[in-house]
Amino acid sequence: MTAEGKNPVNVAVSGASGQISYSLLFRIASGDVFGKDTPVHLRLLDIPQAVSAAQGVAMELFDAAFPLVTGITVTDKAEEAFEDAQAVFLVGSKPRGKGEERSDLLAANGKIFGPQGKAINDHAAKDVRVLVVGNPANTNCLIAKASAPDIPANHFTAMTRLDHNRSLAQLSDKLGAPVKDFAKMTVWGNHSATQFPDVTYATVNGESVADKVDEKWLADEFRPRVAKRGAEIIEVRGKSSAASAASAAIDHMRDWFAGTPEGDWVSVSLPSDGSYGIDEGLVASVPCRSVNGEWEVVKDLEISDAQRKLIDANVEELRNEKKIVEDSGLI
Ligand code: NAX
Repeated sequence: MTAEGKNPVNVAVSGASGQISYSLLFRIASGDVFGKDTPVHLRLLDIPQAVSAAQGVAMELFDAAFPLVTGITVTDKAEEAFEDAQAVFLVGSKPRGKGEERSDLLAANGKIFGPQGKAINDHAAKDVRVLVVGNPANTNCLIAKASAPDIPANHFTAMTRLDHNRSLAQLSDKLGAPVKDFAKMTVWGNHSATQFPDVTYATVNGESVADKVDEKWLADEFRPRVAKRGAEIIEVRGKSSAASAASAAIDHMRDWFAGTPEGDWVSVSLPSDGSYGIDEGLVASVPCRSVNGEWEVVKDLEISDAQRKLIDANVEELRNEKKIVEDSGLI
């Protein structure tokens, strides 16, 4: 307990010495997730070769003298990192190597996310909230959840909030209205180029976005731009998105703990409850509201044939990814 009377929140971040964490950790430390009056204990996890670099990040966090940081743990042991964790950001993953197929990538990451899921199951708080950022995020999340039978399924999520935010930014630019005026954007499916950023229900100042843009712009510019924005950033910046990814992770976890604004929803990848024709258990992005600290899928939206086709392409891709990890004995 701190002098102010609030217990610190235990927050674990894997891939702690990587570029996303270099932004993420400092924003968690400054109170952007749990509020400016909630202390945090940061638990940094990385692989043995990167622990020294993670120690360096911890030294910088220390030097920043954040009033809310009550402790920093640096470790290469998942059990230690996840001890009593209430929030876990799984950022670290293995990138695709030269000549590797997607199946190799899925298999390599399965070996990371399976044991991490088990360590979360055995050592974290029972109501821990997990966000998988490391790619392929949806299926990594599926694997982690499969190893954590004691944690509620909807406490395992994967990040499509960056795709959601990118969509809002593109719409804001196109329609000349501030991001805050938009609501009910939806990104369906997988965090991959197949994803379906969908403006069907989106509003700007309460008016339909779909009425203000034409299908040609949506199909030729908006959807491909959002889905391939990661590649565009790499081309221009020379490195993959980092601060914007960290910011989306902050938005996701903050809304999960504090709730989504009235009259709005956000895009969250979580194990499907069968809604919208998505196979139960597949980790797919759907519109969600956060109510009393739990994600609730927005139900009963009407789906047109055109939407159905784009959602189904994602379901098919996620099914294939699941099959690969099943065939490799990872779940
Ligand atoms: P970096 O390569 O900078 O950092 C990755 C870190 O993870 C390294 O420190 C590495 O040592 C660590 N790591 C590897 N295996 C680990 C393990 N078993 N346990 C703990 N740590 C481990 O990558 P960065 O740019 O930070 O990106 C991290 C991940 O986010 C990548 O998989 C990337 O593809 C993914 N992204 C996901 C996004 C999303 O929207 N879901 C968007 C941004 C980003 O592309």
